[in-house]
Amino acid sequence: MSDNVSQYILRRLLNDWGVDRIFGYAGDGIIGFLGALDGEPGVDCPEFVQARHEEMAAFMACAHAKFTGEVGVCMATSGPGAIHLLNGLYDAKLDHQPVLAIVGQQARAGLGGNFQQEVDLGALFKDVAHEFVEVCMDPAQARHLVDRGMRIAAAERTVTCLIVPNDVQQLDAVPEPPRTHGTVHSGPGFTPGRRLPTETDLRRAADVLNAGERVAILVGQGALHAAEEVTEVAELLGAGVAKALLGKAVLPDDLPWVTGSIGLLGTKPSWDMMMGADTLLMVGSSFPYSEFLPEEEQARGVQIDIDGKMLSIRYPMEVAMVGDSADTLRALIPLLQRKTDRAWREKIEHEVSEWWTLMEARSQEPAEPLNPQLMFSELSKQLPDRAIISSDSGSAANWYARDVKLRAGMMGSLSGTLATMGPGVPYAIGAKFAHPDRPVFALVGDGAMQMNGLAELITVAKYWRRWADPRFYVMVLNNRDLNQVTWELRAMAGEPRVPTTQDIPDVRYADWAEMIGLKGIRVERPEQVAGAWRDALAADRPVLIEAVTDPEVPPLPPHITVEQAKNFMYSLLGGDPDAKEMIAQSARQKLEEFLPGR
Ligand SMILES: Cc1ncc(C[n+]2csc(CCOP(=O)(O)OP(=O)(O)O)c2C)c(N)n1
Ligand SMILES: [Mg+2]
Repeated sequence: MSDNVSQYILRRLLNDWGVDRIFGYAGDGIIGFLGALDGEPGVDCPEFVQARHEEMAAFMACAHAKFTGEVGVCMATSGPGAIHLLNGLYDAKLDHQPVLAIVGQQARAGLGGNFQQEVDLGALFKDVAHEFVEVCMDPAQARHLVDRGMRIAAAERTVTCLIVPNDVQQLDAVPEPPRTHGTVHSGPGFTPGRRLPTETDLRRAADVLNAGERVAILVGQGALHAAEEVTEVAELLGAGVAKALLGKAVLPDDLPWVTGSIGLLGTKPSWDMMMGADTLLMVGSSFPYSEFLPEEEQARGVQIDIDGKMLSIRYPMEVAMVGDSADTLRALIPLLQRKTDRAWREKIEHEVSEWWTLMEARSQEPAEPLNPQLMFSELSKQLPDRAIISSDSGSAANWYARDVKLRAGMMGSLSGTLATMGPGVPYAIGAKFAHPDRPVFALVGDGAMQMNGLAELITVAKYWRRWADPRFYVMVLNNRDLNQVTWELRAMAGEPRVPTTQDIPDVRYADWAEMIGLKGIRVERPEQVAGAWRDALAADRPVLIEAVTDPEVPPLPPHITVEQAKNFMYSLLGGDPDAKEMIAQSARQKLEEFLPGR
């Protein structure tokens, strides 16, 4: 018996595009695909991973892309399922991740008839998948729509969408369209090739970098495969390296000249380096906040990015080059002169070492009942080799950015550009399916846990026995608050905390984990922290660690501006209900150390 269209599409993905896994959720809009997914995974079709919600399936597909470099694939039914996908797809699009969404639709005969669940999917996906959103109206289209959906996602590092009406899904496949005028004859496969700037631009870039006396390097996710080259360039130029959030894993945090994260969630050494630099080299990053980069005209700029659209949008660069980061740096290295004066590098190393001492001290500050930083600094000490970490948005992202010390061979990510709440647990699931032998950690706020994580733990409970290695950890910061926004209210708007909008219910997260067959550990006192991580790491099943943390520990930017400090004081004067504790915490955190001018 010949394949139907669904079987054909799934086999094409598996055999010709190497798609091993599809994340999704069922519905009658994809009824043909559901039948086709009944085959043997890896032989007849990719493995199907059932999420709790289509948004989570899209986050998982995005995580698959982030942690493997391959195209992630997700699937949803027509109407509501398709709509649910959107936030996860935007997360992928904004972080430049290749994801193909396969979506069902009502039968062709009913389209345009105001039928149940009929939504204009072309219009719905036209923004998020604007490079490619197509409907398969005829079985002869299936081959090239799969090929183009996959290839465009990979080549443009973006989201594409293939819509298949449910009646088409069950028609006989047409593996090879008839050879007539107007048919399309496509093939699979994509390799990115080599991208290098011109010789002239490389020389111009080298001239700028050689002339500089205080070079600051900023790397982003585009440099994730260029650790060796970045290291060599930094050595030659006597530079320090700051890392944008998505590029946190480019270089380990135990290198003395790596200043760590940059930006609102960044470190003081990154800030100081940028403020003191006379030359900026930016590699594979679109880090958005220009005020954390040197002032215009303070520094001469060189930028390398694979995507010409991303050049010179954060800082007016003198030499802005399109190229692969590793290849371009490799080509640049022979043109660079080793700087003999190492004073700038030594200054950076001194500041980095002071910073880590300060971070350790901060994490030990007492809090009520627990300082969240302690959870992260202790995790850094106990992180197993090859760990993969996902962080949610919220205060956890601050502590992930600043306190987590990644070592060589580890990976980490979060929703960098959309900065959406909710991807922490689904990212970790996507990572674990891609790398079942590696320990995976999700660092998540209680708000994000209530939004998505609690439901997606059910997915963990469903699948963990299939994983070659059960090491999977979710840490929840139970602070009963939408804490990141509470601090934004205080620091940015000068408003006191608003209990009506900021309070969230206290939930027994560890009990929930136990109830669904996972291990739950609740931590309420600082002296329990190290032991809790040890117990978790020794567990025979996935673990949820619930840390009851103090919402009054400020996740403050590395420097806070005078404006923000003023606003902060106004919020205290304005009757913030938690003002007393906040003043105590802030005094302990030595807020004034971070005021500019020190
Ligand atoms: C989908 C979505 N809704 C709202 C926000 C705004 N937001 C950013 S962080 C945050 C608070 C997160 O609270 P929680 O998960 O409890 O983490 P906490 O900051 O308390 O540690 C909110 C509401 C967002 N980024 N994404
Ligand atoms: Mg919270």
